[in-house]
Amino acid sequence: MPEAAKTLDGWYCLHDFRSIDWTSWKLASSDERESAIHEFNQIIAKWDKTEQHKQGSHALYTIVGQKADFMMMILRPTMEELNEIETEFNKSKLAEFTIPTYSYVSVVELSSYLAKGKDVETDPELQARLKPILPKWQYACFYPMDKRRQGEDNWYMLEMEDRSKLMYSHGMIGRQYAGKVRQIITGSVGFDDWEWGVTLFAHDVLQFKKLVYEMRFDEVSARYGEFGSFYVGNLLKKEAIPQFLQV
Ligand code: 76R
Repeated sequence: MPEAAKTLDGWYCLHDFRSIDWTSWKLASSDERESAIHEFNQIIAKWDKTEQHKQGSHALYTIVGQKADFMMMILRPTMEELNEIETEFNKSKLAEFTIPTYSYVSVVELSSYLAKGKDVETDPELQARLKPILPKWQYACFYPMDKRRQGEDNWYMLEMEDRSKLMYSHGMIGRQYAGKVRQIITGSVGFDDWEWGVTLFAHDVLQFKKLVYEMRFDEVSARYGEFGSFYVGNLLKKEAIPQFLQV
């Protein structure tokens, strides 16, 4: 049996996608809308505090296209906290005007292919990558993926050595995008319907297409990658929420 990759696991992660029921939002009184926005801002202020104390992180993006209107990406040390956050939002006034469209549960993951020989508890770089403060870059892209298990193309039947070589080549392509695209890989085996969530951040949205396209030609993705739906969107700053919800 091939040796399983050891994973380093960090903060738990919830991607929560919502659409807005604009019809009922428009029917609400302006007082109601104002208090819904105010309450949402208070929730975010709490998340900001948590982030300042490095006890978690979050990012809000509006989503382009009909799959959702916005995404809340939340990182916390425990699954319980994710659940509390989700429930608190669901009880809020604003949630009455949102329709859940998709969610993804995972945990920040670094695989052992390239992180060998470091002490995870003390290595500051590893710690920062396992508990990342999300970059509030202008664009985000999210999609779930699997590694294929089909006939001759079964990632999980490859020897560790072969997988490491393939992952090295994957990493080399990725590195050419250093400073342009930041990736956060979250593992979701046992948590959600796919094996990983891929979250990318960029200053130039076109870099997502360039990176993902280039990777399609690399063996890891070309032969072994299976992909779910893609979500892409723009940073939603706290200050811009009233404008976003203005009707
Ligand atoms: O973590 C590292 O930086 C080391 C190298 C590395 C690993 C181990 C790395 C680098 N990735 C790793 C693991 Mn990745 N990555 C993806 C996708 O669309 C596609 O074709 C695939 C989706 C992208 C776009 C991407 C980008 N990576 C993984 C894993 C876990 C695999 C496993 O354990 O079997 C997945 C699913 C995955 C998928 N990767 C990089 C990038 C980029 C941009 C880098 C360079 C990061 C950097 O050097 O800063």
